Amino acid sequence: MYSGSKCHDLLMRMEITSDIVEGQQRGYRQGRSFDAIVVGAGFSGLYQLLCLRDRLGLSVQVLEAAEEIGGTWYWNRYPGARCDSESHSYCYSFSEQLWQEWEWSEKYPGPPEIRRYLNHVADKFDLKRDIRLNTRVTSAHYDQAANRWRASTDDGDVYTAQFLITAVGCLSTANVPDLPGLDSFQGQWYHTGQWPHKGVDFRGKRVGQIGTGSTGIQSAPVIAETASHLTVFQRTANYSVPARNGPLSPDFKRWIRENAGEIRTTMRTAVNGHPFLISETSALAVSPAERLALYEKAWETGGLRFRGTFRDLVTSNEANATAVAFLKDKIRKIVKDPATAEKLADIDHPYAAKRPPIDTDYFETFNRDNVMLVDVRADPIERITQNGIRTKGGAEYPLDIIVFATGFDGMTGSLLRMNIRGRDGLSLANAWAAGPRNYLGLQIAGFPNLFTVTGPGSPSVLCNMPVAIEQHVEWISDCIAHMRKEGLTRIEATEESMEDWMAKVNAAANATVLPQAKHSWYLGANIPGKPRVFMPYAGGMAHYRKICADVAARNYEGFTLSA
Ligand code: N01
Repeated sequence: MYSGSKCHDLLMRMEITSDIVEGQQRGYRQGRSFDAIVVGAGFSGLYQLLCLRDRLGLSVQVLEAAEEIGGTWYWNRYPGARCDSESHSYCYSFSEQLWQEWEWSEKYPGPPEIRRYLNHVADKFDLKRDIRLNTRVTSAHYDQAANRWRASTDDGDVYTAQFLITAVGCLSTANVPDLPGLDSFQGQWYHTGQWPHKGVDFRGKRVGQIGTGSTGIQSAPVIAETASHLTVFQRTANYSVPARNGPLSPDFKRWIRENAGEIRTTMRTAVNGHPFLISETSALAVSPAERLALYEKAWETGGLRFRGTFRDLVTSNEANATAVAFLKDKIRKIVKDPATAEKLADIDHPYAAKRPPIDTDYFETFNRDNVMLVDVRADPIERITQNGIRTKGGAEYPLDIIVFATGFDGMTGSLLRMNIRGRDGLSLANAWAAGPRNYLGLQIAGFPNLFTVTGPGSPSVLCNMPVAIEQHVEWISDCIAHMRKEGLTRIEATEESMEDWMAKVNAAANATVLPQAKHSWYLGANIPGKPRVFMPYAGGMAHYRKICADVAARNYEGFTLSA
């Protein structure tokens, strides 16, 4: 599994030493000079550290803003939080031993179990010694003369490295809408992505939840169980399919261990990195009765597998409409109050055009006496008052707690707030003023030796994340290994390859129904003023993997490499 000869190691050490000397000459603090800086200690940062340090023999420093490792699972501790990938596929696949020794307890694990897993990985591979916690990168500037990145942190330190790798996740910058009056609110408010570690006691409280995305759909049923009253403020109604979570049986756990190879092959072959394949049948090629039976079966199975019922659900509006009809019918059957059911079923986009949520009793929650739905598309929120929320129509909702399940400045937010500057002082904010542009989601022209793990332009959020992450991390590591072997020190995507890739990203999106959801964070539509650009690559993970492999095989076509 590990590569690297003694000679190779020696050469590495000599280079590190020369880096330190060079750093000292340039006024950088001793001991803060590395081959690579990795920003973030979630799934991607941990594996990137392992690959670069243990396989390539590089000196690596991981910088992590949080006080613990875990990335998104450190921050997202809201009620009902769960992974929506099946646990046996929401893990690393690079180590057979790790696969065999770790046992998931549930079909969809919650944050504590995922944090335990990541800590297990970090301890097993002795990663923590190279991770600096409580350290937020506040700027990262490329020093052209030295061909080094210089990262400043909020504790006043400066780190330098030849390579800068962002492993900051796609959904790490919380979006709290700029609603007037929030400062005056006398109760408490929380964003789901920055949830207090000690939890929130909803007992006896009137709670207002804004947002009905994947998060809000998970949190509302759990909040409703203890709150005296829950008001859900819905702007865009959403589909949801039951998760059907539950403990994994001993038989299933054994099956996971005994079929590791087959499961991994499926994940790598599947269009979206999940451990199941999409049906090859068109929704339009079967009779209505047969279609209904297949949808019913998928509904009973639950989870994201529903998306795989037919091959053309995300590529044909006509096929998609059959799923839409089925899912809206389910809402109307579950929700007893017809007016509430109509508001919940008044969905303005094709199924799966927004990230399809999966739930435990979401629609059932609206049958409770202590839960009310408010349609803020029809009557928008005007302001937060001292006592709660007021809508433009003049309705007042007295509240003790407001929960913002309002999502994130997805894919670009965390990169842009890092104040990244590349060649000639070019800021990433300027380079991306009209929306993110890059090559393969991995590199940006003007920013040499900067790699973005699961950046915009990569399949990332349209894929089971660990699969997307492993592919990126391995590609980046192979690329750096190639550079070291060939005596190359600098890699940068060309403008032309970037232009060409962005055209491919657009074409891939336009071949699906995904851009039809106008209120989608995939498009940046949830952040006022953010350019409307469809960010993830929708051409499928398996296809993308091949494109990246071909680029590497053609001597890193589309990149300029130099010594
Ligand atoms: O965020 P969202 P999320 N006034 O942006 C509403 C992943 N995830 O945290 O659609 C009123 O999807 C907004 O309305 P609209 C997953 O990839 C994974 O739920 O913009 N409402 C929407 O209803 C997911 O896609 C898991 O009209 C406002 C909601 O807030 C991603 O995270 C679990 C508003 C935001 O929905 C983000 O999901 C959870 C305003 N001013 C999430 N502003 C797993 O299980 C926003 N909204 C792995």
